[in-house]
Amino acid sequence: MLVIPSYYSRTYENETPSCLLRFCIYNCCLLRVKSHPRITKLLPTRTTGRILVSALLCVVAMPLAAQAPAALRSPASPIRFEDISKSAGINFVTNSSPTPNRNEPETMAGGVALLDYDGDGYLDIYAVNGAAIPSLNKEGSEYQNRLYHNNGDGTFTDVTEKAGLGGAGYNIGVAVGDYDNDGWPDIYVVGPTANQLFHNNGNGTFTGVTLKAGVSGGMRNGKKMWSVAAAWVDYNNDGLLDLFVSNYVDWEANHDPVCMTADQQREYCDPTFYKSLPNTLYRNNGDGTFTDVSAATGIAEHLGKGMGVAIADFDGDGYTDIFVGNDESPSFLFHNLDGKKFEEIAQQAGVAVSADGKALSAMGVDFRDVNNDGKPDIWYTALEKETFPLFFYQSDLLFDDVSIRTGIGWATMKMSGWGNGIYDFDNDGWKDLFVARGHVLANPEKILSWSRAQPNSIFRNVGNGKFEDVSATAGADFLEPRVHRCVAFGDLFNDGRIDAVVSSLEGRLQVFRNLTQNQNHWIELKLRGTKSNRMGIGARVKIVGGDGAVQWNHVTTSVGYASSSDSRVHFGLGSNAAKVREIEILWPSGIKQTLRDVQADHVITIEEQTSPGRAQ
Ligand SMILES: [Ca+2]
Ligand SMILES: [Ca+2]
Ligand SMILES: [Ca+2]
Ligand SMILES: [Ca+2]
Repeated sequence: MLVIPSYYSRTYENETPSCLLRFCIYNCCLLRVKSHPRITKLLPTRTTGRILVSALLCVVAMPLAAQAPAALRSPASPIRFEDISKSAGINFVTNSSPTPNRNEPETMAGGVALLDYDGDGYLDIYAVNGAAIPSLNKEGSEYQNRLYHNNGDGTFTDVTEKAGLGGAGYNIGVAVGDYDNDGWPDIYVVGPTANQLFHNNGNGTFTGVTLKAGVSGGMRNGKKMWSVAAAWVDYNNDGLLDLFVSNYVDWEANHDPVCMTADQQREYCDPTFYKSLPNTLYRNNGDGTFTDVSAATGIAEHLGKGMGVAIADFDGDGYTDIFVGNDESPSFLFHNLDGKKFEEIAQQAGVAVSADGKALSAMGVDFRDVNNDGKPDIWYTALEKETFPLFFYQSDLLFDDVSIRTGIGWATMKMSGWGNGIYDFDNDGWKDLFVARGHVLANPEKILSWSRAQPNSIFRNVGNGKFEDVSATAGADFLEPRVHRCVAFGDLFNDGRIDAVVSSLEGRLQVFRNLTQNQNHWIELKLRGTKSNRMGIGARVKIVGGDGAVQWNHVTTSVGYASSSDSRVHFGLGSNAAKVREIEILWPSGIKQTLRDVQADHVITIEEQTSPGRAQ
């Protein structure tokens, strides 16, 4: 059977007038497209007229597009990262077990988590790994998941064995949450094989509690569904973290459909060749067990190809909502109805597909306020020619696709992205965008000029509704092309600068230390729930800086693709604000807590007060 993966066959068909500008900006030269033998073959004849029209539009649009970046100002101090993994003593390689049969999980591995598992105040690193194919067992030490203890001095120690976190099976995603409210963050690992829950014993060891908890993964047609990512979220505000799991497609080792390139090379098939799956929601019963409430809450009604998961109470009704990126099918926005049911509203809300109506290859997702208006926004990654769309929340459950207006659309047109995150990397008070990049296919070079290995990218929020690609000044390590996949974010050294830990297929884990040099201030909030869940996941934070600037964020560990980030909430404060005028926290319990005149430039722990309280 010869199948041409639709990753490339679909891309030049059915171009609608609304995307003609994007079409010509991407290609720059239509002649190049027409002269490519594969594309020429795939172009339907009716497209020829559209190309002539688009060529005319290009003449008008190109000078306008060329002017856009000139309006952006240059950063005073470049955002800069250095890969310190070698000096840190981290030698982890993501082993996805690439096979000639092109088993789909091979191209999707590599989840990373940043958590302070031992409570010493320093974030530690947990990286999950693949397994042998087709056994899907970790047949050797090269497949072990690994936990690295942060020694606080720039070095890390591999403590996997003592911790008991080597894992089993083929692992893809990881999510951190303190499900039993004992103050120690617990770890959930997911993949095509059984998902695993590790309880943190508080003494440097973990115990596998999956079976007792009943969270080994949802079943469909007698088979465990392939999970990609998970999110800890207290959806019913009872103070217990529940567990949302994204499931991908129906898959079996060495039974993938056969997709070939023109020169008869086996290639990964795109997800349209596989059957969709529903996602899973487990409700925490508070006694170490969970109940599968996917059907009861309406989650199971919706079939998709779930990838990254992100959470936010975007409509401010006090109940946390869930966004799931779906691969080549419309993404999901599960609107939480009073902690009882979810309604899937992505289409109506305008975040399911691109502005021109196309389902995208959504991979990494983040869900935070980008433009400092107090309303959580959605940004997700996709493949070349799709853009990494950015949606600003407006009101009445409606988002606005601002990809083109902000410059992100143009900037990402030739990129393939996986893990991503919305963080203020230079502490100027505006959250920037980070994406770990690499192509999904084994040999995309055979199709067009796309590369499998790609550099990472960072887009600086210029603060006027525009973003500037500042990757070129982010350092040589940052620009090295690799087959990047997952990224977790957090302040590894408590210096107020957000670092990034990035995995790459068959590559070593990279610890990108943020070395941005400037005089900007910052603050990080570690929330400790009492009536709310202990980690404070879902708590919304508003701050008023010393200069009067207002910002919002919320507690979450579900960021990007299949990864788990620092639960502390970080704010950059700019150069004129050594104090924070006001911090307002709205806990999931509904309790509102306000702190005033808080010193900047440190990590502050705030405990939920059931009566008006102070910082601790
Ligand atoms: Ca630690
Ligand atoms: Ca715990
Ligand atoms: Ca809500
Ligand atoms: Ca910034």
